[in-house]
Amino acid sequence: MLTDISAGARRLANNWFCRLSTVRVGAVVLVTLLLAGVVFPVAGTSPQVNTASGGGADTPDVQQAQADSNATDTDGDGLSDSLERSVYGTDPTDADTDGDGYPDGMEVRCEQALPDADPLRTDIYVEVDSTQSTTLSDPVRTSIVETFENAPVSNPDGSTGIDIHLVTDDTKLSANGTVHSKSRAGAGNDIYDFRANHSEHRADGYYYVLLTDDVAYNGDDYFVGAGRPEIAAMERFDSPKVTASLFMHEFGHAMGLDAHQDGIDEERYSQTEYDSVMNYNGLYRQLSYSNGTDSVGRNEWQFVAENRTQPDIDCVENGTCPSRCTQN
Ligand SMILES: [Ca+2]
Ligand SMILES: [Ca+2]
Ligand SMILES: [Ca+2]
Ligand SMILES: [Ca+2]
Repeated sequence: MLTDISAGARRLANNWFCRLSTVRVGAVVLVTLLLAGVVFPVAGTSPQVNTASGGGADTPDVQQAQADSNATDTDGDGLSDSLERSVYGTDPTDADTDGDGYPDGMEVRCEQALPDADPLRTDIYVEVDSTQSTTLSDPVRTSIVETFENAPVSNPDGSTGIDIHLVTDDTKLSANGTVHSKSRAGAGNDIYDFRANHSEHRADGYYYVLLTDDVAYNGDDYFVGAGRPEIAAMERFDSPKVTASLFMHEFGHAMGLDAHQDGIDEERYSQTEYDSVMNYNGLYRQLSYSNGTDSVGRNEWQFVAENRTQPDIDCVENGTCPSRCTQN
């Protein structure tokens, strides 16, 4: 079991990075909640009874039995067994066929909550807020999206990769100067304040990232980013690659790549020995997590695909769904 501590990324001491650090822009908070054993009610699946008689038709009992069979939702994911088999290609005995935390029914029906979700491919949703006037730039987003797309993990539809959805949300949020990675008294002082007050998608199972001017980890604003399970904060830099790399690092923490694991937030391994953005020798130089073929041998992409910390979906957990969850 991973612990609840994730270290923040330090500033690089070398000159080129110091140049970059003069133009840092924001911070990021990621929110992840765990989803398990969900039941997702969906309208329109009640049995239909054909009351016609005679003429060689099935008897009402047979018709009723067939209607019941068609409407059965064995795994309680909001899609009938027959719809799963004949329309969506999902598993009628698995509520989350692709294992990404979002129930099959939610991925199919909740376009407003989960735009472009695919029930047969791993999706990750991130709400990105900012205390700055802008959010992640297009080049940064493209770098992050492509890195996840190229992830060496397989999906039920036969494809590889992960679709990460970076949902732009609030900008120009006010902060009391430094944003801390641990909860502090007073509004606007820590990343949890921002999630509590500004996350429009928390009920939908989104991670939360805050871009801000100054981040502190364990009270130390020497750090430029901090990630904890489900949530992260980070500053930004002129270089899209450096910003994207820091995002991948802090988001790795938010997904559960913990600082206590061998090589994470350390400089003991070269970039070749531990080929990951979680390695301080890889941070700012690469974007990808490790695939298990380096000396450290930990397949972080597999962990991300199969075992990452996941945000709760409150509307499912509480048994009542917001209206957006039942929209087609
Ligand atoms: Ca089902
Ligand atoms: Ca299913
Ligand atoms: Ca799913
Ligand atoms: Ca999916």
